[in-house]
Amino acid sequence: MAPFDDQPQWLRTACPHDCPSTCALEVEKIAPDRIGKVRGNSMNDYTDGVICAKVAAYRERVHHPDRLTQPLRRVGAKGEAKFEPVSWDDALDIVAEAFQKAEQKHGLEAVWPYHFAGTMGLVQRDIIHGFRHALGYSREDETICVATASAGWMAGCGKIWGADPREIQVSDMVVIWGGNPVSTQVNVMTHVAKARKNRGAKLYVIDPYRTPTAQQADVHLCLKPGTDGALACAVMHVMFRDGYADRDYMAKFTDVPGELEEHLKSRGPEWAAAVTGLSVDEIEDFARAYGETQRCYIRVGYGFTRSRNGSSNMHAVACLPAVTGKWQYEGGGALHSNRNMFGVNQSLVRALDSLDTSKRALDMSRIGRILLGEEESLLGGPPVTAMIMQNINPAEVAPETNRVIEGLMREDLFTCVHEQFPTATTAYADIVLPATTFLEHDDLYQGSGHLYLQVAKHVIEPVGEARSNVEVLSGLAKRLGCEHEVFQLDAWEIIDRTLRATGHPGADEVHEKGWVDCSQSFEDAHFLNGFHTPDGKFHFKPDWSRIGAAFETMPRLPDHFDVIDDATPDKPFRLVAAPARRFLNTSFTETPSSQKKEGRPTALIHPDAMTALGLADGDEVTLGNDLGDVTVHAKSFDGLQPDTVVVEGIWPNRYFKNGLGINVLISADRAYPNGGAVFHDTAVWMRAG
Ligand SMILES: Nc1nc2c(c(=O)[nH]1)N[C@H]1C(S)=C(S)[C@@H](COP(=O)(O)OP(=O)(O)OC[C@H]3O[C@@H](n4cnc5c(=O)[nH]c(N)nc54)[C@H](O)[C@@H]3O)O[C@H]1N2
Ligand SMILES: Nc1nc2c(c(=O)[nH]1)N[C@H]1C(S)=C(S)[C@@H](COP(=O)(O)OP(=O)(O)OC[C@H]3O[C@@H](n4cnc5c(=O)[nH]c(N)nc54)[C@H](O)[C@@H]3O)O[C@H]1N2
Ligand code: SF4
Ligand SMILES: [Mo]
Repeated sequence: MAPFDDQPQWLRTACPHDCPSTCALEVEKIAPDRIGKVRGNSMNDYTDGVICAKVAAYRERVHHPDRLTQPLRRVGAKGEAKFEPVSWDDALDIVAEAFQKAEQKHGLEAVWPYHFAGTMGLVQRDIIHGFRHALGYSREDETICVATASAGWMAGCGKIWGADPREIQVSDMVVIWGGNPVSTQVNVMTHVAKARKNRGAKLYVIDPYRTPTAQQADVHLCLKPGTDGALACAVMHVMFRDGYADRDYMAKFTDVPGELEEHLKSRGPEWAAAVTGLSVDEIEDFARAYGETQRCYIRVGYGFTRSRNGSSNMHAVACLPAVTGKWQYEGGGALHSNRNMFGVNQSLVRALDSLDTSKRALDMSRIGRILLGEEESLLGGPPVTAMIMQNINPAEVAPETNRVIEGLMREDLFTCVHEQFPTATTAYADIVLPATTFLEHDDLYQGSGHLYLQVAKHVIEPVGEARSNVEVLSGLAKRLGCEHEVFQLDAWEIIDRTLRATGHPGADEVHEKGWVDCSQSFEDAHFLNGFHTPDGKFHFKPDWSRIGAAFETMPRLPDHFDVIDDATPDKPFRLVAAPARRFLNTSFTETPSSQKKEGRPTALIHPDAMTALGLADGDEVTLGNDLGDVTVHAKSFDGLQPDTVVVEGIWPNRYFKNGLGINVLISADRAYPNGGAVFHDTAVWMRAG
């Protein structure tokens, strides 16, 4: 009898998905090529045995009948998704030839390797940088996710890290600002639950709608999208006005506390109430609670930064613990991400020895405009005529879907898409290559929401003929005559060399232990040895010119930066295109349990607006703006302001009447001052039908 029939094994791995929790996982292996259950590792004190439902049901995804299992070549028209199988050798030869042809006609920058974070593994995700650098292709400006948030945090703090999330359990007040962790990073809630149980901590949630996280809160501040800068200013106004500001701390650790105090005099709760739609009492009560509580931990989400003024709003929120000196206390301060704390030396996998910063870095969020040849977006360079895409599904996740699809239809554009599943993007590909999942390849993971660096080995054999990103790009690099050493190594060797170059033990040893704790001392994490700006102080008045090119219009001190796509009489509603709990961007839109829970594309609409528009629950409603329109089903929901509308989830395009999804409505405008996609900053009209 085969050992697997009656002896399932539990193997350790880590969740690869684009989620700050990066859970330590245990996977039940029930056959050499099959998994059973997936659970959180209870030995890891951040994961603490808890994971989300969608990953617990991973067997549905890894063994899904729709998995791509062999290389395919297009035989139909672009978009028709008609393919025939080809061998790996032929497929890679075709791609290499197309890249050479593009280079001969327009130069190396005509080739654009395009990626994002289908896996967050530091090797399988980032090897594409090694590929572009070693071969000299166009670079990518990674604006689709964290760009606005990071810019705002950096402006004040100078490094991207914050108070250890495990300190939440000793906090007396937790503020979840512009994020929805019950859906998007469930482990935050584990630690919040401990704080509530241990210390009776109060949970405040700041979000334009009553999310599952807001439902659990003691207080939900349900503001208008894009107005967090005003709320933060009013809170700081009260801190100065009512004696909660820590003047000794500010004298030592901040740049211009006097100027800030003066500036905020005209930005009190009444001013903020008019901007945010909150009541003066709500703002006063929140400010008082914040002022009175030393151990207040602000868990800063990404959602509130996906606006044209998102970096400015992030900076304003980051000012709060600096005005009040809460960084000094355990369980106090704030966390946006710990990305800079790991210091992983990625020189090898990213082929940094070949990096040429004179190569253009194309804004990934403007892929539609780039493919349509918009000069400004091409940054003065040649057209893009050949692409390889890994870890991303731009036909659904990128702004301006109409333009993206028109671009992907171009007959003179060659695209190779390396994917686990058929997606809207693979439908336009010339070559589709089957990709392994994290259970089928090796990788190294750092968690932006915690401090563990984890090494994971494959759990099962690849499904069908699937190959990993490292294997595909090494195969291509060799065909293109590139001899960079990273393409001579397998993933395990790259992991091993990366760990050693960072000063850690090698891959086998770390894998044996499971993870390395990369946390710093309390003083360093809380910036008590100084901030990482040139003068070592937190900057209330940042030098935005160091952060991004569009710095001139930025407010000099925290403010409501009024550059959002505000509601107008023609477009009276503001759309928030928030994540769905059982999807992760478009991943998991294919699994039956996720589909069942999410139902169908739905707009959450205030009852007053339902009445005004003549809508009943379940009716079709069309949302539109200058970019296009999208029809979904209406649901009456009183957990938002009357002029806000929420559509959760990036439902695949095929679920929509006219074949294109929610990102039709999202502009590819760049946020200030350094770019970043503006998914939650959209004025729309709505009509029944
Ligand atoms: N289940 C699930 N988990 C996910 C994802 C998913 O799609 N589904 N996506 C993953 C990815 S890629 C990321 S980057 C993270 C993101 O996770 P989060 O940090 O949670 O950020 P967002 O997903 O953008 O949106 C979260 C919340 O921000 C709110 N929001 C929008 N605009 C504003 C505003 O102006 N002010 C305030 N205060 N709040 C606002 C939205 O209403 C929403 O509830 O989650 C990851 N985890
Ligand atoms: N409306 C709206 N749109 C949004 C957002 C929003 O909040 N609202 N959020 C934005 C954000 S924050 C982000 S990060 C982007 C994310 O956008 P994407 O990065 O495109 O995220 P996914 O849709 O999950 O697609 C990732 C793809 O990578 C594939 N993949 C996974 N692992 C591997 C691998 O190892 N190799 C290869 N070759 N492929 C793999 C998966 O099958 C999946 O199809 O979406 C953005 N779009
Ligand atoms: S919570 Fe996030 S990291 Fe944890 S299993 Fe779910 S998707 Fe993965
Ligand atoms: Mo993201």
